[in-house]
This record gives sequence, C-alpha cells and structure tokens, in this order.
Amino acid sequence: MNQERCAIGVIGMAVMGQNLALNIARKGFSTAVFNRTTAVTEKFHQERVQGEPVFPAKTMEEFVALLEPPRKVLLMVKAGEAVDAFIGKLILLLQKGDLLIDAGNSHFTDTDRRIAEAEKQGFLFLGTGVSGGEAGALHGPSIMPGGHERGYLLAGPILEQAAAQVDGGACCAYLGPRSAGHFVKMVHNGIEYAFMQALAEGYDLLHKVGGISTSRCADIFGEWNTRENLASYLTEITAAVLSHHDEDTGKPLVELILDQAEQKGTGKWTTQTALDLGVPTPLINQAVMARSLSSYSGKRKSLSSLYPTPLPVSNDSPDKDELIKDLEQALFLAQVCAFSEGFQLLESASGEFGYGLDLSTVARIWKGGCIIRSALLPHIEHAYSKLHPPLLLADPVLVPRIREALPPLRKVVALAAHHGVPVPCLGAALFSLDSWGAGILPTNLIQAQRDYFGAHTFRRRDKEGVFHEQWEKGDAQ
Ligand code: NBP
Repeated sequence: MNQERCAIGVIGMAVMGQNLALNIARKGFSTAVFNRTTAVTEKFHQERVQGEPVFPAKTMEEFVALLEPPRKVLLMVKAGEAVDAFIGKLILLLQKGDLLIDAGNSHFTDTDRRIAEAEKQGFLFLGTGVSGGEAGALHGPSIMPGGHERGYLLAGPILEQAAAQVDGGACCAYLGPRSAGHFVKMVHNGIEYAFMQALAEGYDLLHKVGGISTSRCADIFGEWNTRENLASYLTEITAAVLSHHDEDTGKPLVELILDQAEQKGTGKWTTQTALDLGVPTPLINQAVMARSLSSYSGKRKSLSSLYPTPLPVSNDSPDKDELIKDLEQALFLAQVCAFSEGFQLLESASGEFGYGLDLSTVARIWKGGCIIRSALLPHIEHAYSKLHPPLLLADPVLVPRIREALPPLRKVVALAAHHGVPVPCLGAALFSLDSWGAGILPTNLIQAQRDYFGAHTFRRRDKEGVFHEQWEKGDAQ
C-alpha cells in the first residue's frame, strides 16, 4: 500500500483503539496508528489490517509526520495519566491549529483543564465520549463530542461516518463547549449502571423467588427484548449471557461467575457529581452502592449465616406467569426512572456549566451504537424536542405507561422484601416515583428538627416569610 498523508491518527491500540481505527479506515479515511508498546501496533497491523488504509508508526515523530495538516489525533488510551502523558508529548510535535481528540472515559474536570491548556498552546481539543464496547467501536459506536466547535468542524465528518447510523442520522453530534461530551458520556454510564443492576435484580427474583431456571430466565429476557417496554441492548445481552453454558461443567456460566462486580469509576463519578449539583439520582446511586457492597465477599459470607432469608421459595412462591408479567413492568419503570434522573442531571449540569445541551440530540445519538440504546429513546427524543416536560417522568406520552406499570412495580418490590431478596434499584425506582408523586413529603418534620437544634428556620404553608420557633416546652412564642 502506498504511504499517504493520513486523514486522522489514532493513539492507543487496545480493544477500543484498534476497532475504532479499523472502522474509520473502512469508511475510507486513511488512518495512522500508534501505541506506547510498539509490539501491540505491529501485532494489530499484521493480524487485523486487511487492505484497509491503516499506517502503523513506531515513534511519535513518525506518527505525526504521517498526518495531513491540520492534524487530527484521536487518543484512545486509559483515562488519567496516559492521556496527559500523550498530550505532553504531542504538543511538542504538533502545530497550532491541530486537533486533539480525547476519546477515552476521562473525568469531565480533567477535560476542562486540558481544553484550557490546549487553548493556551493554540491547539483545538475535543473531549469525546465513545460508547458501544469493542463491537460498537468497529461497527459504529455512539460518539459524544464536546469542546472546541472549530475542532468538530475538522473531525465531525470522520466521526459521523464512523458512528452508528439510525433512521438516516449519525449517532454523533457536537454537544457543547468544554467538557460537555465527556459529561454526557459519564451520565450515559451512570444510566448503564442502573439498568444493569435492575436487570440483575430481575434475574435474581425470577430465579430465587420464582424458582425459574437460568435457561428459562434466558428465554424470558429474550421475550422481553422483543417487546416495546424492555427492548434494549442490555436486555438482549442479558438473554445471551443467561443462555451461555460453561464448556467444562455444562452449567450456565453466569452461575459460576463470582458475584463481585467491578467498576472503573464512571458510575461513581455520576453519583458524586449528582450530589454536588443537588440532583437526586437514587437508581444510579444504588447501582454504584450495590457494586461496592458486592465486593465485600468475605464479610457478606460471614453475615449470610446471621441473617437467613426470611422466606424460602418453596413456602410462598408466587404465580410464575404473574411474576414475569409484573417484573416486565417493574423493569420498564426502572429504565424510565434511570433515564429520567440521567436527563435531569444533564439538564442541571447544562445550566451550571453552560453546556447548552440539547437533550433531544443526546437522546437521538444514544438511539444506536451505545450500551444504553433502547426502544425508549425515540420517546425521550420526542419528549425533549417537542414537549419539554419538567422531568421525563412527566412526559405526557409516558405518563399512562408509568401509571399502568406502577402497581406491578409496587408488587414486585413488596414481594422482594417479603422474601428477603435485595432489590436496591427496583426499590429506588419505587421510592423515586412515590417521592416525586407524593405531593407532600415528611421533610416538614426535618425542617422542624433542624430549626429545633440549630435555629435553621423554616417556611410555612399558610403564611409568607421565614420563621424560627422556640421549641422547648413553655418557651413557644
Ligand atoms: P485501556 O483503557 O485498557 O487502555 C489501554 C491503552 O492505554 C493501551 O494503548 C496502553 O498502552 C495505554 N496506556 C496505559 Br494502560 N498506560 C499508559 C501510559 N502511562 N502511557 C501511555 N499509554 C498508556 O484500553 P481500552 O479498553 O481500549 O479503552 C480505551 C479508552 O476507552 C479508556 O479511556 C476506556 O475507559 C474507554 N472506553 C472503553 C470501553 C471498553 O469497552 N473497553 C468502552 C468505552 C470507552 P500499552 O499497550 O503500551 O500498555
């Protein structure tokens, strides 16, 4: 293949970088590739490149020399120090006006810092979320760029062709200034955590309370995936995972996997940021907590003998068909609540950080390629483009479906409590819906308590103004 100046360069030849580079090259854009460890680049080039215009470089100098000015360099490396290390090297080799794209899962505050530094040095910078795992990276991910809009003018045509295409539109759009793209990706991952946890709770209830085998659970998830309420990538892969058998033992592999969930941090960041912004994200929080708690396997084991399950399945098993029907509705609501809190967080951050996010665009570019793609997203796109509900839970199209699903969710959570099966996410969905819909909450008492011990004052329902009460007996005014 003739060497030519490349349209773009990709740094980082682990799973995501390799697949994204191949995807971009298959769309006809010549692509230079580089990895810190050269052997990785060589192996990739020998084993996976088959005529695509991919050009490996052994050194950073060689890599940069391969690029057509203004140069576009996409970093797909481990978030954190590796990104800063590469930026530090690249700014010595690139020229003003060249573009850096950080496409890893960087924390949004790191992206703000890097963009400010890039500006000082005269470079363009895009902080870009990419979702879809390795298959998405190869066949079309959802791409969430933010940062310098002039940078998007340079790289947008390449990214849009590499992205998943849904209804004739690319699942990629410029989202806003500074860290808008990485913020949206972080919230995407938070929603992903919540929905994964809810699906796991659904499996747990089917299995432990319904006494349904893992293989039959696989069929149930498969059926749910064909229906409007739950059709989604995560439901689809849950069915695939549950139907997968271990070659050595012949058992469903999931039953042999240790119940200790790991996390790379994006869920935790979502929760931390939501707390900072004062946005309630109970499902995402519970999903993060559930993973944290699961990691304490030794402590859990010693406590499991102290607190046996209140009701063994055989004593009080519900009707299986009813459980399956109720769970479908409950999981639908968990998904709606997770999206609702994610979009509320995006809306709040957009105001706080000046991102100017268009929430319908976010929903649109999540419709394909990404891990949280779901049959719900077209409704969410419509809600935010046409109806602008104060909260997704108030979307007039979704309200009747939410009302219909609420009694089954209540039944499922009660059943789980009855049988001692933990359902933190499904429980949080019920808590969330009941709290938003309660009208009056018992926080009046909290205000009174605060005023009692700290003279924090309170406002009243029946009069304007701010009040403090002498609460001690006999001291009341
Ligand atoms: P990893 O996150 O595992 O990172 C591996 C890459 O980072 C390799 O190229 C490695 O080079 C390089 N690297 C490391 Br590790 N430390 C380095 C350092 N100090 N200096 C320079 N390079 C360093 O790869 P990935 O799973 O492909 O993910 C890439 C990015 O995409 C991450 O930010 C990740 O969070 C994000 N992401 C991943 C997925 C997914 O499904 N995996 C999905 C969406 C987003 P080496 O070969 O020399 O060690």
